[in-house]
Amino acid sequence: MSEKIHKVPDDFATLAHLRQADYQRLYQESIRDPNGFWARIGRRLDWIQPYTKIKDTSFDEHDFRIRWFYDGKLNVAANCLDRHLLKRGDKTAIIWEGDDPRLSEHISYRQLHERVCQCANALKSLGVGPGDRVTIYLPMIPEAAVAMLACARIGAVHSVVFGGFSADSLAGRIADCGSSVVITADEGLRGGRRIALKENVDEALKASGTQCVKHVLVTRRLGSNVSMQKGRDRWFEDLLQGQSKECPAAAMDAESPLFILYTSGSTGQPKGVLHTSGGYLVFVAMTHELVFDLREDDIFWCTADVGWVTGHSYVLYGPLANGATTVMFEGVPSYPDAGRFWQIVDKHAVTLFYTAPTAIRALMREGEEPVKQWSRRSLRLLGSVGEPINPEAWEWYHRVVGDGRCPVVDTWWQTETGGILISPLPGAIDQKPGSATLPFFGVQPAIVDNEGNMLDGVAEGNLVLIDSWPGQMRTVFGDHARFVETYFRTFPGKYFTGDGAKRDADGYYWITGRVDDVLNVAGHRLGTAEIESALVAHPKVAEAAVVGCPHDVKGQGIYVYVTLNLGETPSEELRTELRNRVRQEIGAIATPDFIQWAPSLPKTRSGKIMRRILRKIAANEHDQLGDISTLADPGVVDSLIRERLNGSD
Ligand code: 6R9
Repeated sequence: MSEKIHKVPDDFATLAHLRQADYQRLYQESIRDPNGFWARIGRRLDWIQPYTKIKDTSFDEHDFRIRWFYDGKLNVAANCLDRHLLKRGDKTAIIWEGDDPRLSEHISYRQLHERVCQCANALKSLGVGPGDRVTIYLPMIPEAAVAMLACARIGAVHSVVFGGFSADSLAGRIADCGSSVVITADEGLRGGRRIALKENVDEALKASGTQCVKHVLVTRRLGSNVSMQKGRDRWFEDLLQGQSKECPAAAMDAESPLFILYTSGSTGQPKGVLHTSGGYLVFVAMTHELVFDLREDDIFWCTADVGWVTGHSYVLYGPLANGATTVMFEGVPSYPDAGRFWQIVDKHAVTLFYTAPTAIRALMREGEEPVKQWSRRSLRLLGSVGEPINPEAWEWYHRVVGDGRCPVVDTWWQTETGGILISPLPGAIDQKPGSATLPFFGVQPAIVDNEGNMLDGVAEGNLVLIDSWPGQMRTVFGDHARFVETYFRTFPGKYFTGDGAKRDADGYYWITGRVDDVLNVAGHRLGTAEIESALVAHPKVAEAAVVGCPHDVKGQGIYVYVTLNLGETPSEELRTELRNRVRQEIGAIATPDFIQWAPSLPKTRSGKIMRRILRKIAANEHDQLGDISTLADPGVVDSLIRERLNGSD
């Protein structure tokens, strides 16, 4: 743990929404009287039917429920658009910055409202109604925002699938939620490279289980020549063109589903995390305002893709609910060169900048020059999300990118939590590099040991949350039992985050990373089980075990142990084949960094693979294997270490 403290800068605190005393007072109130607290906060939204009931939650498996604002009705899209029209109709809602630095576009709230209404009417014309699922497989272009908000406007449930996922992954996600419509683009463009999105959709729709899809809408991003299947595929622009620019916003129950987002867990295939409308929007709007200390004239840029939860909550819903200007960037930090982020900051006078540690570390390697070429004078706050940020990267971000002027907010949260749960409030909470600091209002973190005992004071263990907050996921789509089992059974009565954490003498939280079989590779969540299942599907593979290994830029790399079937011989070709198989089944983000041939794997006598040992071997920490006496055949370990040292890679 870094001992360094960065005090809240005085000039920042003077103008900030909240100062230290405010944080203490409001936090206490939010815990003492959640109903009173959230009743007041909820009024920041426009309700079609105001709520009178606020919090109804229990993590007890036998009396399980999570409901917030549950007799109210609202429309999420109307909250993100319509209610701003009077005061902010001409204000820019979205600044789109293309992969090509010459391309950008400003879309006002009024223009966005019109496009969303047209898209909503188009979806209606295809028979889409409340509760129906729509899969969105788009690059970072305004159409993604339009499609998401159009779903919200008519009460349909969107499931955005990151454009980097493969056709197989897309097919699984379409089939799981039974979408009737898929919205995609001819091709995507990232870092100058084309991504064959429509082709992937065609491929996905050949898979079993995807017959639910009746319509595919294709937006023309590059004007490429793609095949259109008659009766099923239509051009997005053509369908929108004739539609009215007015579309009534459906009055939705606070607890009606807003979106499904697939995320990896420690077992099985990714699960459909379901978020609902009222609580989610209240929570993302409030966290967006206070964690980033938002002001009316801010230009907010979150670099995440809308295919991830960070894109949902802090590219789209939080900023638009607050009437802010949000930047949507199609490209990557390294294209055309390593100064791209800062060139964009200057070009659009970005004031609040939010990115992932992996991007910071990658840019750090390029030195200070590409940063210093740009003024970055507009910046007043920097944020980090997605994985633990090492103190060196934190300090570099603060000193080089922020010229030492800007507070850094290290925000801890998850797809499941909907919004930020642990983070400094920039005018109220002193920062320590590497610590996400203190809980947001209404959030009650705790640390428990492996037996579930609560640990007080300075402690290290498993991070849990002992009570609900409005942005919490409500269920796993189609499998409520899996939801309860995954999150509430390990430590009964508490939500288990899957993360480890330390708490220091100031009560600050330091997230140490996942304690389960979830990898965090360049800020992207991947389940070891998914990768293993892609590998063992290969006819030559008998068994595979996947673990994370330390990686300078990505935080974690993917380290794979493969046992081949008897009679098969390892080769470089096979290694390439296995890598490609994972890319094809999951996507490029899951490509293994190392594949080690393993004559056999270390297992307990009951046949469980001892990943703890495999992690140590992958990390070259052979001297810290711990107790291996419970292994069925301890000799396996020596041979794996020998292979590792021989540089089997
Ligand atoms: C928002 C998001 C969630 C996992 C989470 C944790 C890691 C996210 C972090 C962080 C340390 C932070 N994580 N933010 N770890 N410090 N500031 O990333 O959601 O993709 O679901 O990942 O990411 O391990 O459990 P998601």
